Amino acid sequence: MPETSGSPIPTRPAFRAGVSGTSLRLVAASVSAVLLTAGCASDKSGEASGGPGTTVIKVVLSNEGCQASPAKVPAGPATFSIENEGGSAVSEAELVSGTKILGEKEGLTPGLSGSFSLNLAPGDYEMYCPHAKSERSPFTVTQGVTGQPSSTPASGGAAALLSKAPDQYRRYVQSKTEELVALTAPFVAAVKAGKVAVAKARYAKARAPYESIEPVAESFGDLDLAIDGRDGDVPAGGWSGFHRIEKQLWTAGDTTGMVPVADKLLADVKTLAVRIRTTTFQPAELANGATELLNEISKTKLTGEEERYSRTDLSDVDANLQGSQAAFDLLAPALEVSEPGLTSTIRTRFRDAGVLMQKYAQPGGEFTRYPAVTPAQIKELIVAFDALAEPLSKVGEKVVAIS
Ligand SMILES: [Cu+2]
Repeated sequence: MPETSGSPIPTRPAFRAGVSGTSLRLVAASVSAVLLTAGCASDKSGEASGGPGTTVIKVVLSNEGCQASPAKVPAGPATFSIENEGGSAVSEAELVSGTKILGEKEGLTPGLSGSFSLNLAPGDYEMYCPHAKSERSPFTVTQGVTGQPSSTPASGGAAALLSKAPDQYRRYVQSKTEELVALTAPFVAAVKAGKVAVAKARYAKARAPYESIEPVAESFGDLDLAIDGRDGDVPAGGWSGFHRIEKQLWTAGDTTGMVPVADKLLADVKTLAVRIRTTTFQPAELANGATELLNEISKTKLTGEEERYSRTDLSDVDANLQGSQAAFDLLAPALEVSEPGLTSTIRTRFRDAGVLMQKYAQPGGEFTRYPAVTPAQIKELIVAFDALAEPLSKVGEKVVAIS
């Protein structure tokens, strides 16, 4: 389950709500101190001015709401520049179309700013900021100005390269959901057969494909909650998915009552796989998703709150990293044309983060359990991921300028 809003609050559990419901997040106080300084909510793209032809939309986030200004723009490249002017109840702004999240910036505590970029298609949208007095405000995209070239001649080659990325990414996501179904089936079978040790051994591996495509899965809010909701995200009676079974396996040490939960989990991952077949992406969504995965690592994975019973948190981190890199790799050939420096910086930092994660790789595809990783090592990981997230957060804006 990805973080849906807020930043870690030390020493006590924090109630938060997101797109799909109220969330309870338990955050280790020792790690929070690191996160408050090392979090990646405040990225430099917050000062985005937009490339040529890019519409910059200001969104002031407050306890009152998150109205976009202007609230009506022509179709085309756009950068949403969001600033929390002191709203303590809000920390997230999203552009949504129906139930689909097209772009979002989370973790914006008072005083922080951030941005995301998209190529906007004509239509009716909403700005959504959970917890504000008025959570939703309308946002309209009109037909673009005709006769305006969508890309400069210099970016023509890049645009052609970029146009291939969305379909390649859809295929990647599809293969991951197929893998998810294939690995969840034997996990579910072990749970239903009451084989606790076997189920435990299959748990982290079954989840990994999900974690590598989490932002995409997250855009189907209901399914994300059903598959990956954490303890406290939903009322206890309605809690389902991986983490419900995780708790039973590791705290009770049995599979009591888990047959319907296991059946539902398999059905839900199959539904996800079906829905993804007809999902389309735009290049900026790949960039936003890649950044989102890294932000989640720092904010809600390296805090040890995702796998609080199995302690397999680092498996999720590794899958998040791989998913982020997969999305970036598809954008890189186009990005390289106009931004060779940025592209190579990001490549280097992906490699560095990957090398660092390898220190925790165990035989059989497992990773060191969370409690065995020292606070200093956690800090080292956060620094590496934030060093990657910072340049990566600029890619969305660059990409909409190309396409
Ligand atoms: Cu998750």
